[in-house]
Amino acid sequence: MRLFTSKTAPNPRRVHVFLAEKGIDVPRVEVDIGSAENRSPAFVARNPLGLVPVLELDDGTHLSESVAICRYFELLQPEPALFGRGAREQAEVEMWNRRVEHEVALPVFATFQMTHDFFKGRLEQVPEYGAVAKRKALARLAWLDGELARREYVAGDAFSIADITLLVAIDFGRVTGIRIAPDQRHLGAWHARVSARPSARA
Ligand SMILES: N[C@@H](CCC(=O)N[C@@H](CS)C(=O)NCC(=O)O)C(=O)O
Repeated sequence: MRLFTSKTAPNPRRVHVFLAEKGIDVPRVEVDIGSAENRSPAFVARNPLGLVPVLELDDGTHLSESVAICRYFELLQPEPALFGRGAREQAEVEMWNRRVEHEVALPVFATFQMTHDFFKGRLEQVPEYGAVAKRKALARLAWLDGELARREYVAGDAFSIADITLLVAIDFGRVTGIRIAPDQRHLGAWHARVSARPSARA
């Protein structure tokens, strides 16, 4: 088994943090996104969308999509549970992971894709769309600050994949000036708490 990944890209980091929380070590193959190695025929044979991360299984088949890869490892090694326990809690984790992915992570990534020089000539950039996405991400951080006044972690009392998704999105947001505001103290305290976990350095 090996993970085709990138040290600097946010979606691969979700898998790195998840694996560190589980204590699972998977050999990594670094894919150079900067030189468009992810668009090479060899890589596209692994994932037709040309995106990392991709998990290559021992039988030579491939899994992509960071959440699908995380879920695969959750089923292989259920502890510690990062997708929740029991029907209600699993549904809560799913709900919050989708909320932070759609409402924060995707707008953060869109801001980068639409406005940053890294994607100049690689994507059709619409800076106005990037500005709308940035405003949405910032508004959602304000919303989450209120949510985190009521509990320790995004989906409840236990750390979960929803915290990983939000951590990675917020950290990547710095590149385009999307930051936790000084008065968002609940979100700030949550960020300090999850950043202090050893997995955050994975
Ligand atoms: N939905 C996918 C998104 C994967 C994705 O967008 N990967 C980015 C890195 S964060 C990538 O490979 N970008 C290279 C490119 O767009 O050329 C997932 O969750 O894994």
